[in-house]
Amino acid sequence: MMKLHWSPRSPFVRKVMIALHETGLLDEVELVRSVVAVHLPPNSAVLTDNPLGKIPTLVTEQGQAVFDSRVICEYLDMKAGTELFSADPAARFNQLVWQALGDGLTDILLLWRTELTRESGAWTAVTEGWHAKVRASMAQLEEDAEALAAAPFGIGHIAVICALGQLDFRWPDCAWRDFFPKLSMAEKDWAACASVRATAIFDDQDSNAGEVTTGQLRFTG
Ligand SMILES: N[C@@H](CCC(=O)N[C@@H](CS)C(=O)NCC(=O)O)C(=O)O
Repeated sequence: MMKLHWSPRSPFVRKVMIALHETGLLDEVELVRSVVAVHLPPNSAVLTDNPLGKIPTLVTEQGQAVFDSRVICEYLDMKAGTELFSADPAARFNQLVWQALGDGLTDILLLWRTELTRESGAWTAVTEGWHAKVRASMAQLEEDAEALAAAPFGIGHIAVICALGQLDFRWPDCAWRDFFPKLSMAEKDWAACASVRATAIFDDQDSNAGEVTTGQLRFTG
């Protein structure tokens, strides 16, 4: 049995969960609820398997620790013989760039939210930069939406779905669907996939921090 350091509210863990559904390997993994946050002392159980203290972290049947989400998803894809990472070089690099864009967007959304909860106040030079980068990333995804919709489902789609899921989860009033209609249409189709439906993010812990992002992200003005 493999072991996965897991949380139901982590967008990066969700990438691995979607990959587990897509590869049919879900039954071969024990999910271990692991609490981590960049502003909390490192979780010692996670640190033992991953010196970076981040989730997702997978431990294989052979006891090898595999991280981060990109490497875990590729490991699962190879193990199952699926093609979430296309064998065709051009298709593969399209998927890898979409993955980099989706993951980069998720990174910003996670860090931005942490910055907003800082007692001494957020560093506005940094958050303004993130605001511009989120807008530019969403504009790029809107431009790529038709190509994404036409490509066979892969790691790029998974990363983008998890980034958009994080927007819906933590930035629910940003109304991104009103501003990026092609992406919104593509996302509607992905949302119908069993692997995407089965892995929706949820908060299993008492947390009022959901409020901190209200009004922070706007796509106009
Ligand atoms: N590049 C990593 C990012 C993983 C990541 O940032 N995970 C968050 C949870 S969603 C985490 O572990 N944060 C705790 C920390 O940064 O110390 C991946 O793709 O897995």
